[in-house]
This record gives sequence, C-alpha cells and structure tokens, in this order.
Amino acid sequence: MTPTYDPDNIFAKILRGEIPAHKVYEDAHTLAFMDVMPQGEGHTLVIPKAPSRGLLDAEPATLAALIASVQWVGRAVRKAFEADGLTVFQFNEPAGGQTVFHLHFHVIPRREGVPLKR
Ligand code: D5M
Repeated sequence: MTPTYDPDNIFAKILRGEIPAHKVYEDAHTLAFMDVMPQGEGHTLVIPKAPSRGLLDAEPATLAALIASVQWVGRAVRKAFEADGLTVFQFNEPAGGQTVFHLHFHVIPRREGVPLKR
C-alpha cells in the first residue's frame, strides 16, 4: 500500500515559504524552481500546489495543470539554455527512485553530446 502524503516534506515547505527556493515560474496550481542537485545545466523541478505524493495519487485536474506547466517550463529552459532537446522524468516511491515525496517532474534542457550527471 502506498503511504499517505506527508505535509512536512521539503517541497511542501517550499510551497509554504518555510524554506527558500530559486523559483522560476508560478501560477495558481503549480510552482517551478531550480533543482539543488542538478543533473545538467538548467535542471528545473515542476510541482503541483495540491498535496500529491506521486503520479498515482494525483487528481486528474492536478495532472492537467502540472503537465501544462511542464510544457511551459520546458519551452522556457530550452530557449534560455539554447538547448537542442529536453529530458523530462518523474519517479514514484523509493523503489521507483523517488526521494522527495511530493509529486514533481524533472525538466532538463539538453545539448547534443552532453550527458546527464550521476
Ligand atoms: O529527486 C528529488 C530532487 O529534488 C533531487 O534532484 C534533489 C532535489 N531537491 C531536494 N531538495 C531540494 C530543495 N530544497 N530545493 C530544490 N531541489 C531540491 P527525486 O528522486 O525525483 O525525488
């Protein structure tokens, strides 16, 4: 069984303004900020404001707003970093690679021939 949402996770604290983040985009339903452990230049995280632990417990309306913001941020970072492409990924639960338990998409602008770190 999937554990429930923990409101003390670090992204919830960013949403409440309790810890700082380098914010790059915000609207009524989503927030985007720079990843503190970037796997590439311009590595950005996009999160919903709704309290979703991962992809599987999120409401459809949350996902609709989130993927629209992922597209918006993807276009912006691709342009800002003069990238040739874009990598988007998302993890669920420890077995799936998730370490912060508030739904988020990784958005990384990519240059031809430049591998991701890690
Ligand atoms: O990875 C979670 C990602 O969140 C990982 O790339 C580091 C990043 N992270 C962790 N704490 C912060 C803060 N405070 N600001 C910005 N980025 C952060 P995942 O494996 O997808 O759960």
